[in-house]
Amino acid sequence: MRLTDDQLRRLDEDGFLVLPGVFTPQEVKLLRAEVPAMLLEQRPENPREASGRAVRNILSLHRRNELYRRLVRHPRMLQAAWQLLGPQVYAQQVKINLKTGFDGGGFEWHTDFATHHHRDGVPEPLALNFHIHLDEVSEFNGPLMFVPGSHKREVPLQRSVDGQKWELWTVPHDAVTELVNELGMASAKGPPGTLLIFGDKLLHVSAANVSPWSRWIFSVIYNPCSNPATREVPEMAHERDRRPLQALSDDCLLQPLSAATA
Ligand SMILES: O=C(O)CCC(=O)C(=O)O
Repeated sequence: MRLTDDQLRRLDEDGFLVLPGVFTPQEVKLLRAEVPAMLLEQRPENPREASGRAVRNILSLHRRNELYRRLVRHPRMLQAAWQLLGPQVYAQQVKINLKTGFDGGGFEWHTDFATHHHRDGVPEPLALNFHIHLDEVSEFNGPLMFVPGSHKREVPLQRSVDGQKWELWTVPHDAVTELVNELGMASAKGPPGTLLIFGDKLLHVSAANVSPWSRWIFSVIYNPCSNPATREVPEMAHERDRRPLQALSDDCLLQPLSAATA
């Protein structure tokens, strides 16, 4: 899938792009059906919420599950990533953020590049985060919220640790206040199958999910092969396979799971 000139302009100006209907209800149903079995696995790639009750993320699932291995190579994402980043990209991090109803915690104000740079040693803010809504994402179940245009500003950072005890660089609230007062806020809502693309320097946040409805979002971060991590971090935080991804066919998610498609 190639982005139109208008979509490219909006992504450049706002730092994010919300595209409903990129993945079909049938594809989303297949992707969702793979989740319960992975959720039951007791492994470090399934870290829990601080409360300990619910799984917070399912990480590295493209190395654990054939359908998600295909999804990372899906042309509806990969061709857009190539258009924006050039023809050689690798999957830097792959996960589902589950934000389970009532139990799913939020994410503090941050830019992804701050952590990619200071923790992983990624040189340039080039990576792009591609999200697919596996649930309806509404104002009620903790959508991502952005400061449009903030990717063109330099923001101060503070080092903290997240619920998984990983290093995380967040943005002090007085700096957030200044930017929000000037640039406003927007949220990424949409039905299952919506694709959200946003850049490494965009300031964003999301609140805890206080609704009964879970908010499963799939995320793959594509980074140019020429801009890799230079520090060792856990593989689920930054994948070690930095070879360029090849696209599969557009119907790759619909092919029988026993068939080899790569
Ligand atoms: O899943 C969320 O609510 C936040 C995710 C996020 O901040 C990110 O992908 O960088």
